[in-house]
Amino acid sequence: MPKFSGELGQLNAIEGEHDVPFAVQRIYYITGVPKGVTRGFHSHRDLEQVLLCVNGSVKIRLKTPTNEQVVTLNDPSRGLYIGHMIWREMFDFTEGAVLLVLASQHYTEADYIRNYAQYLCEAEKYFEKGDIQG
Ligand code: T46
Repeated sequence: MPKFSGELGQLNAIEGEHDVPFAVQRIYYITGVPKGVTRGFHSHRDLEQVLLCVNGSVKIRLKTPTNEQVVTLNDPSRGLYIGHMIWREMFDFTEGAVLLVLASQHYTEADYIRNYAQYLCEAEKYFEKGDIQG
């Protein structure tokens, strides 16, 4: 993300459709996660998001039916884009960590897949079609 830093500190500016590949419709942030807690355990059908850890650090586990990767977010200038049909889990939040999320759509619970068996069923069909984003 564009960064302006110097003796006065650091400022990052993020513009929808320029620095992230969608118009930002919603912003939320996750704070105060106790040690040892893992959040997430879901996928989204249509939502696209960019995750940034603007203070501290957090790990994100990303899964598809055939792949798994863990990404550490610890730099306010680096965002993680998550496209459609990716299972995510957020863990190892450090004390004071702030996870900022930019989202392409307003909140809709119907877009979530929170059951892993249901996720595998839908994701296998989705990735089989080669309809991959992100
Ligand atoms: C994601 C990860 C990174 C709302 O009412 N509006 C919102 O915009 C959001 C994001 C959540 N909520 C409610 C729904 C639940 O009752 O807040 C509660 C906690 O949400 P959830 O358990 O889904 O939180 P996480 O941390 O597991 O997941 C969140 C986002 O929901 C999800 O889209 O990708 O952060």
